[in-house]
Amino acid sequence: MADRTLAIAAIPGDGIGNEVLPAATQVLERAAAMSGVRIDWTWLDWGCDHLVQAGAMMPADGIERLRQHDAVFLGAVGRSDVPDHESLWGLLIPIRRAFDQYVNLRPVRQFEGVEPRVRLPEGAIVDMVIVRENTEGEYSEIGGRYGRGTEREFALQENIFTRVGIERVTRFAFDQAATRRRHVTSATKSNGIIHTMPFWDEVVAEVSTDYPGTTLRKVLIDALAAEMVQRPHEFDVVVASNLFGDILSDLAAATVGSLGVAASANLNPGRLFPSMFEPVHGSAPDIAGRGIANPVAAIWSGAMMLEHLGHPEPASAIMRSIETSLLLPATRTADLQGTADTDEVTRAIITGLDQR
Ligand code: GGG
Repeated sequence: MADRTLAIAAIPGDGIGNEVLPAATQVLERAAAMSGVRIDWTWLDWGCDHLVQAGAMMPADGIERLRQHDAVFLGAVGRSDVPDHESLWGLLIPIRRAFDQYVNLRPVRQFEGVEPRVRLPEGAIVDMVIVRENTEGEYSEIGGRYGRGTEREFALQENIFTRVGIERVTRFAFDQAATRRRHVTSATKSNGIIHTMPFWDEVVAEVSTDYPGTTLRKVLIDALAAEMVQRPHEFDVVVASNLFGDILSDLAAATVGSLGVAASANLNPGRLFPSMFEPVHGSAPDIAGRGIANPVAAIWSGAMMLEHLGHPEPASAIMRSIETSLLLPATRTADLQGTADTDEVTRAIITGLDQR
């Protein structure tokens, strides 16, 4: 039986993370309580302020402290006066790697009432999941800078693609497809990238032979980006390397409305370590502090966390309440042509829970 008390580490992080994460925890707390589940939150003030004050995005024992929890709930990282690679490599990426969260699952759904940003055929619905490889690929520490400040200066960055890494994320994608419409699209660039991408294609094709009922289509990333704008409703499961998956998931979320409704789960599918749940969006310094950020991506990520931890009922209740709130401009934020602020959307979603 799933635990009735959940220990969750909450890291709001930077910018609008400090607005959407507290909002989402209110919704989770209410939905969980309605199903008899208690959540013990450990609030951690890690992020760019911590970096500026203490010299690191998180304390030296940060990973060990997170390990004591059932899951990590993260807001956003990034501040304009801190180099982006320092904020990301000081918090988000070390957590993904320490806990072998090798799948970044990013669902993209069209919600009733939210106008898609692209023209779709009559009756077409966008409903896909992007399965992004999350611990290797183009996000690699291997490399360096040579001859700084000289005219021969250069930077070298190695990509890492392992057979184990490609195989396990591809299996996860095919397993997802088996519960959906049984189409997997693999993002590649094996015409231009001569070593890693043909290897990616080869391993993906090998894995696909274990799933005879599911179709596999490999598409060059440039063509895939265009298809995703022209025909997003045709995608079911997309499997992609770390960088390609990151870019495609922002693009796909934009087609259905906004990054404000883009949720994600950094999963350790074997459950040896805590998984981490976060909105896809970043810290959005342009709107931070104004109370107008869309909390839906964080709330949906929280619902994914409850589902992962064995509580599908409160997770579904949250999703139904999100769906209702998105129907009307009065309970949507401005990124979705609505008139509500963060607090009003949050209260509408909590009220929706109470009415069930
Ligand atoms: N929600 C966490 C966050 O701030 N994400 C922004 C970002 O740039 N993420 C990079 C990545 O997912 O690799």
